[in-house]
Amino acid sequence: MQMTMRWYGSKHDTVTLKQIRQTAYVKGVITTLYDKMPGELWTLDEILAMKREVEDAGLALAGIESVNVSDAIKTASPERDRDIDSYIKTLENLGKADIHMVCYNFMPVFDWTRTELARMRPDGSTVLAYSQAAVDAISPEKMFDSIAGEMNGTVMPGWEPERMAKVKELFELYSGIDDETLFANLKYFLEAIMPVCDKYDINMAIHPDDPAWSVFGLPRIIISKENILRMMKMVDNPHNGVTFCTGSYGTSLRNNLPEMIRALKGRIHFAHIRNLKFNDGERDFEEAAHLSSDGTFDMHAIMRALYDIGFDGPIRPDHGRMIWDEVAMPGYGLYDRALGAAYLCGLWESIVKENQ
Ligand SMILES: [Mn+2]
Repeated sequence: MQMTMRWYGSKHDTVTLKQIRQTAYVKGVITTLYDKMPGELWTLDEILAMKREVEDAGLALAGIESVNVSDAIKTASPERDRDIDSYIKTLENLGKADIHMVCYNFMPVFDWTRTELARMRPDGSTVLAYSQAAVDAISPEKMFDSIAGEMNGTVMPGWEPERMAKVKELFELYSGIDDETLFANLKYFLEAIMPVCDKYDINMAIHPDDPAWSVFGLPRIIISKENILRMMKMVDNPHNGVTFCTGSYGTSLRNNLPEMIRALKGRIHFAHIRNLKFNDGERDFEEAAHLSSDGTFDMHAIMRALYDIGFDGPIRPDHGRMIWDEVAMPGYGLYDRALGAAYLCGLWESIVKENQ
């Protein structure tokens, strides 16, 4: 595996490449052209400039998170083929720049949903949290307003103000779309992009839906072992793979994470590893420290499963807690993610050496 950290670019991130490099545990970053709208073409020059900046700082560009898929593609509206064409050209340019892993998601309207971005824990750290009762009591518009007020002056991916200004329109766009239609639209998209992925050896890594159930009545498909295996089979190409995000699949306690990892051997191209702590009932949780004993998941068993399937792609600590008075994008401070990277590297070294 290659330990990485997500980085939003010098214009948007409070964390610098120099800081990331000095963690020593992290050798590469996962980044994106943050200002690009879904459907917009990424030129080769823009990609090469982004790559040069990362490499000049002594780090590798290990992959892209994300090249966003437009709502036209997700809903099969008339601009779909135009947007797919632009997506293919972007992949071609990424391939020419020697970039071989692209994370994306196929979630309607919201990239992810949390009801609190700064829930206080007993030690004074703050974390992102989800409560179904809070979701049930709020409208999508109100939810955006409350999230926007907690972003610490940053713009969180998937919650851009321009996007949320049209949240009503977006809901209308998805009103006739159920899980089956969404699966069909995903298949159409994947079939169209597989030839360019084959040509440039680009691993597509779909991010699971977060949380792993329908929110506000919207369809959700990348939520379980059955659904993800269905997707692998529906376009049976090794370049059609997944981002294994423990914090997203793990929102459903019915998902056995190590077992899912083993079932996806050869198709996990990217891993997001974090822990969750469940509180009252199944649909109330907060993001814990990465350490197993701080949350609900057995992180050793998760890393062990990745080792056993021969996982060799980029991996990153996922959201961290906000600690030591850091002010950053919720979930994306430096300190706790660096602790997470150190812990995951420690687990990995021990697993590797015990198996030699
Ligand atoms: Mn994730």
